[in-house]
Amino acid sequence: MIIGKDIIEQNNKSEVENFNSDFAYLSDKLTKSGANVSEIVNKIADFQVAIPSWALGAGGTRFGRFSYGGEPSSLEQKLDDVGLIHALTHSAGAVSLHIPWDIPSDVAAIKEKAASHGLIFDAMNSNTFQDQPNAKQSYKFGSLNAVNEDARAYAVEHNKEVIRIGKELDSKSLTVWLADGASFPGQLNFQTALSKTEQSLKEIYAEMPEDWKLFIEYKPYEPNFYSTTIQDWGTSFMLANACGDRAYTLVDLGHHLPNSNIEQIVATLMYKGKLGGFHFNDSKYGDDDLTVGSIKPYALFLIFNELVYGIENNPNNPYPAWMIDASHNIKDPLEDLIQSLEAILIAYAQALLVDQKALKDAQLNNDVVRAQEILQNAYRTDVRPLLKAARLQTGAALDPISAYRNLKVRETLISERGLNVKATGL
Ligand code: AOS
Ligand code: ZN
Ligand code: ZN
Ligand code: ZN
Repeated sequence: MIIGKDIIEQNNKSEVENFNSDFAYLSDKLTKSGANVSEIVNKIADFQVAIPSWALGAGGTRFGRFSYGGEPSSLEQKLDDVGLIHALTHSAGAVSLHIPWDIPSDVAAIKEKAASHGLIFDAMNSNTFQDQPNAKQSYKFGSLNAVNEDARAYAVEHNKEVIRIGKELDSKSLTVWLADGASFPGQLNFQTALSKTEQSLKEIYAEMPEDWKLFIEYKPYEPNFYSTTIQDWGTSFMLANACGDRAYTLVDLGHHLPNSNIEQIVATLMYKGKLGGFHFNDSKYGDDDLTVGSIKPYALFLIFNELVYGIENNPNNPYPAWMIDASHNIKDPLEDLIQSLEAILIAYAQALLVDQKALKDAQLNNDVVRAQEILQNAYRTDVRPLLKAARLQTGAALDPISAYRNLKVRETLISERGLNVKATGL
């Protein structure tokens, strides 16, 4: 299924009138307060978030997995799904692949397919947390940190293979997330595990082309519930520094212990020019991978406030690679991703509304109340007309979820692919 611009335009017709009056009201209000509305709309229109190939099927829990119906069963179909989201939102112009789940059989055809949807290949993801059927070594007791030197070398080689595949697809980065750690005290020597991880990452880094970046993801627990070798941003930051200039920390919103101040972590990393990648999701308890903005939208806004500040003020930090790392077992995965995109752009737009000059002034005067008011004024603004304006400008749907339903996308996918197909992935 392909959704053309004409179909979207047709579908938008019934909503344009409401949009026009909402936008006129908001735009007038914001302009009076000194905001540059068209600049903000352009920034929203430019913001692109990568969709991970493994979020296109209904996810599972360790208790079971239920297909949603019409799930993609090949890499081509996964690209088609991202293409559908991108056509409706014009904010998902990239896809993040996972090896070995997404090994392209015909690279040229895959690149052509991606280009036909206006998609680029963002960070490649390696997988040393599962043993594949033909595996020559096991990752049961670790991969880049493995005590067994053959298993460690095998994991390093896998990452090099992912770089080779990524090069063919014109990807420019590798994300390494490791399940490595210990389930019980005494299982691992912490220092040895860390030094092996450092050595392995350096070997992988050395294989990367000059224009590639390495993103090192951290996570406090799961699947190991006693310790994870790269447990926090500090460990990731230290390893990134050990590798070199093109190695960075990747922040996944679900990878923190309860009540961590993630916005402060973001600020610290950007200050040092080391925030490379970002995985969006939301959580109530742990790495829940819930729809972005569904649980703690104010925290998301505060994080975006630091991201916006860092993008403006830290030229030493590269523009971060954005990705949605959310998936679960109940909703239509495409609708879920569209909801996540909406939440991301809402938080971004709200952060763009923060009056940075006034905030600085309040801070310099220790006016705590005023500083809080400035942030909350931005957060409490209904910015959705700005998102709609951006989408109208780029030929996307004013209301992507209702367009998705009106155009019967899921029904069409089910009729094309069947009801009982399950996407490869988690
Ligand atoms: C795992 O918890 C991490 O969030 C990874 O970024 C990602 O979900 C995984 O690599 C998917 O395979
Ligand atoms: Zn992640
Ligand atoms: Zn995760
Ligand atoms: Zn997660």
